[in-house]
This record gives sequence, C-alpha cells and structure tokens, in this order.
Amino acid sequence: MTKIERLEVRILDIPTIRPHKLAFGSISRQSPVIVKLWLSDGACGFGEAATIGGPSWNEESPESIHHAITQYLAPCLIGQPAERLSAAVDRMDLACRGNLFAKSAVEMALIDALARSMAIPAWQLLGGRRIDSMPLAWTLASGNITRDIEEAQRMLEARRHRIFKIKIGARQAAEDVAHVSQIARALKGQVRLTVDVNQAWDGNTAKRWLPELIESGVDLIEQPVAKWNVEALTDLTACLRGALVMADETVCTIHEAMLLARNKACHIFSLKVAKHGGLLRTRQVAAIAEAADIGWYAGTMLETSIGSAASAHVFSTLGGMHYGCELFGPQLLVDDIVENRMELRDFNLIFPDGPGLGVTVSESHLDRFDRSREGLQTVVIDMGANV
Ligand code: MUC
Ligand code: MG
Repeated sequence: MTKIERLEVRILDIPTIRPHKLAFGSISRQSPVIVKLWLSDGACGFGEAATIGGPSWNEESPESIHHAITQYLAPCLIGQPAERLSAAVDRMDLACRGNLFAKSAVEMALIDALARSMAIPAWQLLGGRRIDSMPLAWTLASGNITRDIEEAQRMLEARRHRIFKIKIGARQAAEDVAHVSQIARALKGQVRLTVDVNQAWDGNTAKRWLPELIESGVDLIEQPVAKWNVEALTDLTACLRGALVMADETVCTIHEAMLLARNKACHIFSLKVAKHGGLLRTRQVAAIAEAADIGWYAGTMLETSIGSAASAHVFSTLGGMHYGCELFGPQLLVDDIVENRMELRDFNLIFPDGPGLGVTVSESHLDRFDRSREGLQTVVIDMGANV
C-alpha cells in the first residue's frame, strides 16, 4: 500500500487579462488554492480549487478552502492508503461537512499523484476516455458592449471560440437585454450565445425578459434564478420555447442533482469539479444527468491549467449528450503555472493525456504568484502531525 505522506497548500493571486464582470461584482484577479500532495513512494500530484470573487459565487473563499484543508482535511488523510480513493473521500466527509471546493482540491491532487505513481493518465483512474476534444466557449464579460463585440470578433478570426457566454444580471434587466441584443446583432449567423444570470433574477423577472433574450438569438440560459428557487427554474424549463435552461449554482451535490432530475427542473447541468466536491463526485452527478435525460456542459470556475486539465480528464470519460465546454480559465489569466497548456485548435480544446493530469507545474511560477511571498508561510502538513 502506498500512503499519503505530505500535503502543501498555498494561495496564489493571479491577475486577469481584463476585468471580468458578473452579476455579483467584477474581478481583476483569481486566487486559486493549490495543493501539492506526496505519496510514500515518492510520487507527487497537484490539485486546485478556484472560487470567483472570494465567497461571492458560493460560501467558500480561498481563505476558507486553505483553512479547511490545513486544519481538517489534510490531517485526516495523512498516513492513509492512497489507492483507497473513495475511502479517502469518506474520511474527508466525516472530518468536515460541506467545504466541497476544499475537498475537490485534495482529491484532485491525490488522483494526480496516484496516476503518476502508476504511470497512467488520470482518465484511466476515472473510467476510461470517450472524448478527446470539445468545442470551447469564451465568456464576454468586460462590461462594455464595444469591447465585448471586438473581443468576440478577434476570437472568431483566430478560430479560438464561436460559442460565447454573456454575463448579465448586474444591471436592470431591460439594459441587459439591450446589451445582449446588440452583441447578437453584431455576431449574427457566426456564433452560439448563452447568457449566465448567476442567480440575479427572481422568477417574474426571468419570465418577463427571457423570451426577449431568446428572440435576440440566445439559445442557452444559465442559472437565471436564485440557487434555492427550484420552482421558478422548473417553471421556466417547462414554459420557455427556443432555448434550453441550464442549472449551475443549483446543482452541486448528488442530492441536488436528484431533486432537479425528479422535478424536471432544467435541461442541462453545468458540471464543475469544485462545486461537486471532486472528480469522482462529478461522475456521480453526470450519471444522474444521463439517467434523467438531462444534458451536461463542461463548466469552469476559472481555474489555472491544473484545475482545467483535471476537469478535462473527468469530462473526457463522460457519456450522454454534452453542450461543449468553457475551460478557458488559463486564457483569462495573465500567465499560467504550467509549462504545457492544453492546446486550442480550430475552436476546440484538445484534452490532455497523462501521466497524471498531463500538465507539468512550474515551481517558479507558483512562487511568483504565491500570496505568501509577502511574508505569509506556505503550510505543510506531514506524517508528524498525525502520529
Ligand atoms: C459561472 O457561474 O459559470 C464560468 C465562466 C465564467 O465566465 O464565469 C464562471 C462562473
Ligand atoms: Mg454559471
């Protein structure tokens, strides 16, 4: 048996190439939490959990993730057998309720390390690969119409993206609809458009304005209402014509997935490794989608290439109907922390192969963006803490 020997956890601060504006605020940096995990056979793996805007997207923040890992998750795993992946997840659940982002970062690092120690790609530990590449979407969220249109045109010319997600919900609904309509007119016939409302509307506002957005050319509506508002989501899914409804914040745990499936509350699940609590749980949520005739979308929390590659590994194993992916986090950041990013070719993201997650992390880049370079310490938890 190979044991889990040591974990190191750090928060990075990486600026974005431009402000990224969402319903709940604007971000100009990402602060991913990076976990490095060593096994007793010397193998080592990396994991990541990224939030958006601190605890604005959901309850977890970089600091809470760092705390949960150093204080509770790492100590309960040190000395445990690395091969017993599901048992490791159970131990984390016993030691700590919720904190799904934190758990996902640790599980990701464990899977990377284990796959590397077996000299196989992570997707082999996750059920085997079905998909080698996926159409890659980009989010238009500069907050400025001219800039959004120019950005989309540049992406089209470079053959990088032709699926665009527009972030709305920060302004009055009528202004949002005018903004989206202008973008849709400028790009007509060349693109597919999604809007992500990030929970900003109530049921009545969504019912009033979504038909106009659909009329303007939007064919996918992401999380139009609050996370808790399953009734309104169900109503919109039943009533809206000409577009599909996608759940994001509403679908995190397997129990939430089951509730949405039972209620026929959406057409698509946006799958994200962090909010489901890891790669194994992402597969469980995807299985519920498949069984309920719900499609899936390969979502992002704007991770660096570590989290994005891990997501690509698990997405590459999934069956059922998919609606593309948005693993563009690395491109939104001023720089990456790996030496070999996933390739973008002809509007598609080419999924990585192994060993492990198939990316080589640059220690010098980790150091460059490490929050602790300003005096805080990287926290190391090893066997000594548990014996
Ligand atoms: C979200 O809610 O989908 C994903 C892409 C993006 O631009 O923001 C995220 C979060
Ligand atoms: Mg979303």
